[in-house]
Formats: sequence, C-alpha cells, structure tokens
Amino acid sequence: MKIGSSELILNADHSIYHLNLLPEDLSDTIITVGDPDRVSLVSQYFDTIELKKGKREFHTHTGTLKGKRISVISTGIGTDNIDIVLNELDALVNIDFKSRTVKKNLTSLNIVRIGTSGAIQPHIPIDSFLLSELSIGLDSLLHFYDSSSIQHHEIQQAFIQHTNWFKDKSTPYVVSCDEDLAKIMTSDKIRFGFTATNVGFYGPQGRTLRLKTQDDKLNSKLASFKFKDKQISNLEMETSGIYGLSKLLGHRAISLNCILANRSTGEFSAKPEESIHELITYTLDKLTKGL
Ligand code: R1P
Repeated sequence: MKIGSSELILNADHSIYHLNLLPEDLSDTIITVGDPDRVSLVSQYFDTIELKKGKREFHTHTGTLKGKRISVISTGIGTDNIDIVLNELDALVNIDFKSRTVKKNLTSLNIVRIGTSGAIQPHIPIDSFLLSELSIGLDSLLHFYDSSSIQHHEIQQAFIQHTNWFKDKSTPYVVSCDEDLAKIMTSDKIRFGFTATNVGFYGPQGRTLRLKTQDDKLNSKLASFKFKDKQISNLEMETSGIYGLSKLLGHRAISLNCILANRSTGEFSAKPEESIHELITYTLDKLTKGL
C-alpha cells in the first residue's frame, strides 16, 4: 500500500522530514544521544566521517571506526522526540521512498542509547554505568500504538497496585531491552537496571523548585517498588520509548546511562564530562569488537 505524502513527509532533496537524512546516510549501527553537542563527542573517535547533517535537535554524523560504519544521532529530550527519531530511522531503512511502500525484506537496526540519568536507589554510585534491562514508561507514547503484546503486564499491574497509580494519568507500561545486544555490550563495568522514563525533568521526576507536585511521595514509591528481584534503579526521559518502538519495529535496542545524580543521597557528579566520555569510549570499543 502506498504511503501518502502527508504521512511519510520528504524534503525537497528526498530526505526524511525531521532527521533530514537520505537512506544512504545511515548505518545499521546507530548510537543515540540526547544532547546535539554530544554527537561530535562520539564522532571525534571515528577514523573517518563521511557525513554531518542536522535539523532542529536532530544532528547526525556517520563515519567508520576500525572498519565499522556507525551513525550517531541526537534525539533531543523526551519520548515525544523518540517517536519521531525511531519512526524516521525505521522509514529510512524499511520504506522505499520512491514507491512509498514498505520493503519486502526488512532491516533490523542496532540502536544504542548513550544517556545520562539520576539513580533513585542509594547504593548506585555516581559516575557508574547502567544498562536498562527493563524500562517502565510513565509517559503515554506506547499506548498510541498496538503494543499490548510487548508489554510486561504482570509487572505493570504490580506497579500500579504498589504506587496506587494516579487515575488521571496513563497506565505505566513496562518494556525490555534486546537481550542479544545487551550481552554484547555488557561487562563488569556495567550494572543492569530497571529504568523509569517520565515526561519531564522537574515535577514528573519529583523535583520541586517553586511548584508543589501532585504526589510528593512519587520517587519514594518508585524506589520501594519490588517485583521479584527487580527494583526501579533510575529516572530519565527516553528509554521506554526507544525500547517500545524498537521492539514493535523489529530493531534491537539497549540504553546505557551514565549515572550523574543520585536523587536519594542528593549527590551530583563532580566530573560529568569525564564520565560521559568514558561511557562513549566504552560503547565504541564494545560496538567495534562485538558487532
Ligand atoms: C535531562 O537533562 C536529559 O538528560 C537525560 C534525560 O533523559 C533527558 O533527556 O538524558 P540525555 O543526557 O541523554 O539527554
């Protein structure tokens, strides 16, 4: 079936609407970062850079490292942006832009997020690296898709019961990482975690500057939730969307977070740039050796 020009929007040069990329601009190994300035922090390690393109907060560099072609792209902040990035990355590989039809042979992308995050468990050290084994989406993104089959309903129900979840907010959804990619990307430097993704940085993550939140116990309810041996480890703003949409579209995704803050002890990293830099070199090393 032909996809209309209001649904799959292409720019004058036939690049995709927001990412501003052509199909040939993209590798099947993709690193996502939130901050557009972090794109060059990653690509500075490439042996060659063939492409630098951008539009809005979506900046992409594609190049090679030790013979491996990698694209690094910034997503900006939030699962609303993740909806755009994941759908457009998928369209670049799985939709024929000329015929506007879905290709017969689909490509599966390897997607690795390098992000920053705040821990909510006191034992998680500042500057440590966390791979989200699971993510609970407190945003509503996945509910706009036919996604029930990939949600972990048992964990969701237990969470709703434990937190007496708000009646005026969408149902939390739990999604998981790609286990094969997680195996490749892990080592004793990485701890596994259960990441909560929410729609904001302040109130939705229990931060109060001048505004009172609806429930001042939200973070402590998240931290005290336990499902078998799983406890929610950290808070950020993208992982649930990346995992949910990647799984639905047939891509492999993991999210690596550098823990810059600990919300339960009140600490913040004394060397955030250095720690992010270490996570970048760790990820590139694993990607070039393992994939
Ligand atoms: C908030 O400061 C931003 O930082 C975290 C949050 O998820 C949010 O996007 O991740 P990034 O460092 O990847 O942007």
